[in-house]
Amino acid sequence: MSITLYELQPTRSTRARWTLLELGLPYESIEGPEVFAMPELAAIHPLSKLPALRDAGRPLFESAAICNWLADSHPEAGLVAPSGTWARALHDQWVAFTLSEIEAFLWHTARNLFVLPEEERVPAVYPQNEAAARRGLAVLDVHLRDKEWLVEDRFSLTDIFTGYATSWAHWQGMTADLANVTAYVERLQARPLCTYRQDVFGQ
Ligand SMILES: N[C@@H](CCC(=O)N[C@@H](CS)C(=O)NCC(=O)O)C(=O)O
Repeated sequence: MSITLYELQPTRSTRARWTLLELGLPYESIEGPEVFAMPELAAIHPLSKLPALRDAGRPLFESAAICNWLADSHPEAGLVAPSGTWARALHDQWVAFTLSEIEAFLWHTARNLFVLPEEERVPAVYPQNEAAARRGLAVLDVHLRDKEWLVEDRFSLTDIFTGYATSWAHWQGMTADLANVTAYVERLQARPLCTYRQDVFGQ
């Protein structure tokens, strides 16, 4: 079994990197800004986005699909609850919530801040996106008021997944009034294999 991860820090590929590290799986890393122009990436991801993965030659894209696949195909590690359990339903809930209620708005701002060509950027979207992301973050803050981790109160793939978006928001200064989310980001950072670092996010 050979795994190849196309990645670039601090993109969403770092979720897949942390997942691989937690699972203790060896993998080949194809990393760097030049990855976006590689035909190998286009052969996996129809939009040439990161992350992208090959597992035993099979192509997979979208960070949620990649992380779930890696954890599901190594159930002995117990990184995610098995399909058909209530804990798995909660994992799926937080992944979907993260993508639609928090990350979509962070990414829309990022696109208008530095991804799109300058003439296409619309700074007017920043406040609206921040307000929307903060609504999602506030939900997490309430959920985390009496627990350390999102599902079954033990560290899991859910935290790797949602933790990326909360760390991103944290370093964008959106969590100052959310004590539980702030403490959550600090707990994630304290984990030995955590790949979410302020020096790469905070640019
Ligand atoms: N929903 C996708 C997002 C993929 C995505 O937009 N990745 C960004 C980096 S974080 C990218 O490749 N951007 C390049 C571009 O937009 O052209 C996922 O979670 O994998």
